[in-house]
Amino acid sequence: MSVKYQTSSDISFEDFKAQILFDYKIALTSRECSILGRREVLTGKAKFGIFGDGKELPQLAMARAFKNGDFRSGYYRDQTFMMAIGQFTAKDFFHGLYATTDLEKEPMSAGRQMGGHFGTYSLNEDGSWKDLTKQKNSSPDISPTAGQMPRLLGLAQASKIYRHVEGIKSAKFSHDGNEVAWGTIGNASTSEGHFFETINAAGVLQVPMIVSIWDDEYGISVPAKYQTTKEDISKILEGFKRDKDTPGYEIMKVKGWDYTALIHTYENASDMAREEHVPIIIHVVELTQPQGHSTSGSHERYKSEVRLEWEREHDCNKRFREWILANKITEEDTLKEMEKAIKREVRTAKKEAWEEFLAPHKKAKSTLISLIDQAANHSANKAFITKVKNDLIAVEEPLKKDVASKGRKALRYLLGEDTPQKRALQLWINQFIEECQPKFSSHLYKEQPQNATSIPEIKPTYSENTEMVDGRIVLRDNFDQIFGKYPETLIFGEDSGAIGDVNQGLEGLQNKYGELRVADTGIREATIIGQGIGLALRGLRPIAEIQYLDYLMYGLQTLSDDLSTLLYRTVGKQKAPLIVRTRGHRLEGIWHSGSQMGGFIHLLRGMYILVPRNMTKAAGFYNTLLKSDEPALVVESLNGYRLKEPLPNNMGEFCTPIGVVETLKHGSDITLVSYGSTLRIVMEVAQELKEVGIDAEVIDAQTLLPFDLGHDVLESVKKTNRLLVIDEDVPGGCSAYLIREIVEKQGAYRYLDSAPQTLTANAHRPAYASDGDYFSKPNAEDIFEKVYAIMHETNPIDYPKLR
Ligand SMILES: Cc1ncc(C[n+]2csc(CCOP(=O)(O)OP(=O)(O)O)c2C)c(N)n1
Ligand SMILES: [Mg+2]
Repeated sequence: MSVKYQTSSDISFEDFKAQILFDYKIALTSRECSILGRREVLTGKAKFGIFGDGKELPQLAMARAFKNGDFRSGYYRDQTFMMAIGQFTAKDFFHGLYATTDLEKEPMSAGRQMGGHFGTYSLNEDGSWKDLTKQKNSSPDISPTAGQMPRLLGLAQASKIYRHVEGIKSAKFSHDGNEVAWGTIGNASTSEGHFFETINAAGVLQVPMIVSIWDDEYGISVPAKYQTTKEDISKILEGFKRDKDTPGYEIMKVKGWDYTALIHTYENASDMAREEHVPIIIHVVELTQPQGHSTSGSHERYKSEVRLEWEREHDCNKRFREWILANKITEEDTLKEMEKAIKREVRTAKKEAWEEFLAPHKKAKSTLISLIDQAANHSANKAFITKVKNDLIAVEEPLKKDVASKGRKALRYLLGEDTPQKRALQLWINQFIEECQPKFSSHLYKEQPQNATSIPEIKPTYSENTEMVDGRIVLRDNFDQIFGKYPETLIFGEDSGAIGDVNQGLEGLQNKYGELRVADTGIREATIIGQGIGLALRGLRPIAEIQYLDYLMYGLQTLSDDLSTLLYRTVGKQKAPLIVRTRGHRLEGIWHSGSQMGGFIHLLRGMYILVPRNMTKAAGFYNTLLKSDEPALVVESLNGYRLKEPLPNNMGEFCTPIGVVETLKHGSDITLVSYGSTLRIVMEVAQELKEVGIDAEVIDAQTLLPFDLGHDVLESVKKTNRLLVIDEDVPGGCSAYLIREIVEKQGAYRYLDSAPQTLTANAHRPAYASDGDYFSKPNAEDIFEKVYAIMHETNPIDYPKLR
């Protein structure tokens, strides 16, 4: 044997052989899953399949170097890796393919994600953290290409924080920052901005991140020529390489079918990253796709015969087998035996998974058939109902959908009848849907009762001669308390460090708490968010600062696809309690308008969205959020930093409740709901309205997601019978959402005497400067006249036409 791969501890030749055969078994199992998986889709049992064939070998090498406490952030090709670290079995694979909704059987996401999306569990049943240092961890995959990159940065940075920041309770998360964050990405996905942004940021931060690029020279049908300059990602990244004077990257290139080279490369990279906290790129070339990209097409359509022949020849499993025989690790016969046995095992796993997937549906089907049958026998519509029953009987491999749909249809034929058999059917269907729905809809937010909305309000308190200070001082002093009280909190963003943010809400705090906890970052919103997600996944409490609300758009993909779905897609098995701090509302200019809340509330379901009207409210939200563990966006009011507020004397203690509105002015004629900076104008107008005899009630929404859990606005409408929602978003934006909440969800339509209305900005982006604001967003006169018009319509005598 010409090579002996390095391991941290020397092992015997027998052990070495056993390891190799173990790897070969996993490679075979994984390949067989891919092959049968494709068939399951083509025969209609599964909807879609994207598999790891052709990428087995490098993943086995990565798994060998992967240690307890490490984290993966990867993509859909990594089934072999997940099998090798013992977190994924052939049976799991098929349950994932069929979308079994039982987490015990489909441990990746209980059928919520399509197969090929992996993750491990960080939380115990009771929501407490597991000891992540004692297990191999994977953050949960998402489908958007390169979407795994931003969070990878934070997963790696956490090691740096744990190594260098003192006082954090790190026992469950880190051993002196020795953990590596391992990224995987396809060659074509390196064309994404997220990839380059992450690579640059990790180079700046110098964190233990190892990115493997699985290079099969294609991104679906598009070859490297159209993906990557010079068709070679590691070559073009060479400028990132470190040298003896300047920190940077280690870049390694290795052939994906060369077992020993892979093992060496991964062991070396792992040691280096752990010791030196240097980021590393491993470009794994000459990989193949034996079955093409996914089940959606065939690669014979776009690959030449020459390429296909090359791929057959370089198939990493084939090469591995040849290497095993050439190096006399074992005999051909033994391999053949092994191959036969694995084929059998995978086939059995597939069969069992399919039966387990179907079993509860079949049971439900037979119960329903008998209930429908009994109801039919006591109905005038027996013939019709029997047809529905027979349709259900004909479905041999029923889904939940078939059962629910047929049951509901049967009920339509029983309209107007009242028999015990019908009631039994109704009851059963209701229960069936009630049981099914949470399987698809739970965990968008942390489940009640312990979630953030249950943190009770603690009001700010004031001393007798309370000082009036700029709003930013309230924030700053509160952050000071936060950093003192919670060692695991850290804040980072553009200009957040040395100058203490553009509005001085963090003034002096970097000096006090250090450059790692109060940090400046590059201009890179997507990875500021990703950094936060990764840090939060590893037990820290990051506050990611986005300088202005408008620039949240750069981080929106990561916020929406990754953070907002995280609890949901893991069915509560991982959490990332990231707080995103930003500032907005009533700014001026097309890209400084600070008002696009409608977009955010729709795209960020799964996060809390909080719009405090002043800095005391904002500080109170941070305090509430730190007492709980859920992700949130806090939009501070940009024009409020210099407005005077009384300085509370219970800094760090007072808590603004989430999901609770506040009535700022009582009135009897009309309910005005608004939030943020526009609310200040509404309050002024409410005073002016009094002069014409209109007594408006003004309510601060305060939290948009969730909105008014106690239905206080409904109580107000019951009294005033009129409703106007005012905001600075586009027409039909956040105001439409609020109207729907109040009118439809709270049922306020029953108490309205006038049409519920909205007053918003114009549909275009706001023009610049004071006039631009006046003619783009709702101004005081607009609000006054809108309220007046509603009153005029009801009572033209008392409120004659204004203009
Ligand atoms: C943002 C985004 N754009 C497009 C897609 C559709 N898509 C899925 S995989 C893929 C190709 C990825 O190729 P590569 O990164 O080389 O990985 P490979 O599948 O070859 O391993 C594309 C375009 C997607 N999932 N996400
Ligand atoms: Mg590719």
